[in-house]
Parts: sequence; structure tokens; C-alpha cells
Amino acid sequence: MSTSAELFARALQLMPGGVNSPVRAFRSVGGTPFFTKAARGATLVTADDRELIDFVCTWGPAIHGHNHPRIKAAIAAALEAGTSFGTPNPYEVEMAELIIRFFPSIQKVRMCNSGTEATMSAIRLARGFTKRDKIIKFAGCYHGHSDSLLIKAGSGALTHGNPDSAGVPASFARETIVLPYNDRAALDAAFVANPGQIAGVIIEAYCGNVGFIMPDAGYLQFLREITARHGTVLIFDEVMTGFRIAKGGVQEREKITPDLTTLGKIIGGGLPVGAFGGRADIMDHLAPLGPVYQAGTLSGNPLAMAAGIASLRLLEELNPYANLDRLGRQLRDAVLAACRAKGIPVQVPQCGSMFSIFFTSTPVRDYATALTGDAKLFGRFFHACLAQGVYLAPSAYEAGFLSTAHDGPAIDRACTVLATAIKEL
Ligand code: HOZ
Repeated sequence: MSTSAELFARALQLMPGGVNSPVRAFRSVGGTPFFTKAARGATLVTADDRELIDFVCTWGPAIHGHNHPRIKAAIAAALEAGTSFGTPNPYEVEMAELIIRFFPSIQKVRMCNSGTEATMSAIRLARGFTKRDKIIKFAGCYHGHSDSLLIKAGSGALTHGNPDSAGVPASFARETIVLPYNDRAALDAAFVANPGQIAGVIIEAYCGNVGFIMPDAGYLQFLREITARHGTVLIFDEVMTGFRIAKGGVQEREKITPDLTTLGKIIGGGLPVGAFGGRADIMDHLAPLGPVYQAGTLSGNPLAMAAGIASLRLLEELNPYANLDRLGRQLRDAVLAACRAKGIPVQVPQCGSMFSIFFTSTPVRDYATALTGDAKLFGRFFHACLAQGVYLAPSAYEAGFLSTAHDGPAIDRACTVLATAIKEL
């Protein structure tokens, strides 16, 4: 089999930047990406036959570790019956029942094929429901790559210095108001300045795309109150956090009922999927019942549904959240202790199985403070970890993820590697 270097040389001739998603290209940490030929548990196996402890977890979905036997078996069983039907299928109903059971704010749900589709559709629905055009998003929050949302975005867009993408018409961008996260006064001012015009507010309730950032106490409650007061649809983007921070996502942990929620990642068990759902009176504005159009040839795909159902049923059975938080704290404490010993300023926001490492003395609570992190130092740290067999997200502005498969030797070994890498920085 070809090495990563050989594959990347070929890929560069065939694909822009040699990748199918920009953050994979290692541009912000330098060097060239490895190629993965297999994954199991907490481990990636590279084309060069290296085994890496993986803290990206395919950017969130692999909460049970890679290639879990129950999910594999569910996909194999579904495969026997066919790969796509283009008609309603029984899996979709079971998936909808599970989502609605775990997320009490969701009375009706629509499946789609990615988180980008879910957020794009939720925005259209909020606009169609309220008959208003403007939306509010928060700097550094990334809600996929549709036009309305690719403004001051995090994730790969920020990583590559392009948070406002070329190709988004200025007339579209004008309908998107971007505010600082965690800033109540800015929210108040935006509603005063745009009376009766704001269709929806979309937020990564816990940000995972500018690194991991949590809200100040009471901020999300304030957001709920102000949107309700103005008849504005509150959309929680829980593509990353849904079924990860808690079974019912951030909204369960924070006890908040948004009007709409977007989901993805874990509900596909590693296959491509997205979903959005919420109040029935809003969801019933979707075609075929209502005037807001949204569709998809592969939506509710039986293989993706089967994988997702298996993943959600495992979560129900295992209730792994306390254990995942223990692993997250072990990793956080190892990094904090090593940085303290070395005299390197660091912030390690962590909740359950999500975390970030910002090399800065400034507490990180929004986009501006995330940018105070030393990205060059992060790049050196990233490569020192990779050299010792630990794979962190290849950007200072992405969250890390843990899985149940990290429990045991993997987390112990990873903590040693991270601490040694810090010592040698
Ligand atoms: N939203 C994910 C990372 N922030 C997607 C990964 C990607 O962009 O490839």
C-alpha cells in the first residue's frame, strides 16, 4: 500500500489542497497530513502503519470509539435489505422516536444528510415561519458552509484565515448580524436596532468550532428570554454537542428549551447524516404541510439510520456521560499540571468528552479571546504529540473529542505523551 506521503502527492494533483475538507490539510499546524487506512476503538491506523490515539473521533461522531461492533453489525444487517429506497422506511420512524425521546424540545424532526443541511434548513424554516429575513449568529460559531452562515465563522474557515468566505454575496451577508458570544449588551442592542426583523438566532450553545468554549452563567437563559420576547426563533446548533454533552445535549444540561435544534455527527454512527427538529407548529411549516421547501434524495438513508439507531441505543444502555467526564478531566488536569510546571500559560475548557487547549493566559470566552491563543506554539505541541502517537485536531481552533474507548491504557498513555510534549516545548 502507498505511504501517506505518496498518497498526498497524488491527491494534490487531483483535489484542491489534496483534501475533501480544508481542516484536514494541516495548513495551520504545518506539515502534511497522514492518511488513515483503518480505525478501531480509540486508534487510527495510518497508511504508514502507525497507530495513533485519536482525539478527533471523526470530528465527534465516534463517541463509542471507531468501528464499534454493534454499529458495524447494524449496518451489515441493514445492507442485506438494500442501500437506499427513495421511499419512507421503518428506520426513519425509529430514529425520530429516539431523537424525540432524548430531546423533549423536539416535537417533530426531519432527517437530512449533514450538519450543514440541518442548519441551512433550520434558518430557512425560521425565516418562513416568522416571515422575517434577518438572523443573528455569533462570531466564531460555525454552522456548516451555507451562505447565510459562513460569516465570521469558526472551524476550517477561521483556521485558514477566511472566516468570511469569498462567494457569499454582500446582499446575503447583510441579512446576517454577527455578535460576540457571551455578550448580553450586544444582543440587546441588536434587537433594539432591528425591531420586528429578526427571524432567528442560531448558536452553538457550547462552541466547538473556535476551540471549545462554554457560556457564562445565565447567558443562554438570557438568550432564551430575549428571543421569546421578540417572537424570534431560537435555534440551538447541537450538531457536535447533541448526545455528547448529555443524552439530551446542552439543552438538557442547561435546562433550556430552544424552538429548533440541529443535530448530526453521533446520530449517524459515523455515516453521513443531519437532522433538525423542534416545536410542531414551526416544523409543520415544512413541505409537504407548509410553504417552506426542504428535501433530499438520500434523507433518512437506511444504512445511516441503522448506524445512528445502534449508536443511540448504546448510549441509552451505557449512559457513559459520567465516565466520559472523568476521562476529560484526567486529560485536562494532565495538561494543566504540565503547563504549570513548565510556566506556560494555558486554558483548558472541558465539559464531558469535549475540550480544547489554548496557550494563553487570557480566559477564553469568545472569538476575540480564542485568538489570543499562541497558534504557533500549538502547532509545535501538535507535532510533538503526533510524533509520539497522539493525534489532536490539526488546528488551534478545533475542539478535541473523547470516546468510551479511550478509557484505560489509551487515556493514561495519551496524558503521558501530552505532558512530555509540553515539557519539551
Ligand atoms: N465541523 C467539523 C469541524 N469543526 C467538520 C470537520 C471539517 O470541517 O472537516
